[in-house]
Amino acid sequence: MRLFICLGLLSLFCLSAADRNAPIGEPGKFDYYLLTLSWSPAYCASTGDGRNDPQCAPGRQFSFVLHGLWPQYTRSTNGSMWPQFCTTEPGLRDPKTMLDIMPSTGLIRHEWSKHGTCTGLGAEGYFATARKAMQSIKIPPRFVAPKEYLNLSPAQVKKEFLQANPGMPENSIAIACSSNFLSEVRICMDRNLKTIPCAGQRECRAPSVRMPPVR
Ligand code: U2P
Repeated sequence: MRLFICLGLLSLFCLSAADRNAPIGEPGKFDYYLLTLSWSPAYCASTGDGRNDPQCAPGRQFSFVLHGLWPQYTRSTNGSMWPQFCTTEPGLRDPKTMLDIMPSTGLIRHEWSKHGTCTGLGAEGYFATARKAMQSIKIPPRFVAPKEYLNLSPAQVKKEFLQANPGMPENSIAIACSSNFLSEVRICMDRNLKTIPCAGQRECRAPSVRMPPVR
């Protein structure tokens, strides 16, 4: 009996892992982008250090890094709110060219296969667009290289992004958190990289989020 339960659980696990990587959608068929900026010191404070991740090596000094530029659907399509793994087209010839804003070549390859292949832009075009999207957002001054821990409400983080980026619609931005750390700021953009209002993004519900300093 126990063996059957174990086998059942194992096949469920394998199925859901396979589903997570299932291709969905076609290149270029999407409605808008989600620019995701990740607070690197929070990643390093939680899991990165433990894995000896080069992203967290002393002196890397990462603050907000580019997690990805994710094509999105406004309505669920094939059971998903975003296309993924659209083709097997190869990624950047030299992924190291993105290392100044994306912290690891593993992430660069993954973001290309999962999200970039669905943009229809080709690898060089996708990463150039992602860089442009990140550069179009001004990081609020006190988040550029804080030397002390910050503890802020998600609403305050949003407010500072809105103040630093006049014209950005209030509901174009969502905050993601994990174990009360700020993990990401996510910003909706149209295909021309103009910030746009968007609905239905998951929001951090913690009353306050911790931002470990850059080191
Ligand atoms: O939010 C947890 C992970 O889910 C994936 N995600 C989330 C929202 C979305 O619109 N698209 C999407 O892919 C991200 O997975 P990753 O790109 O890191 O594999 C995100 O980290």
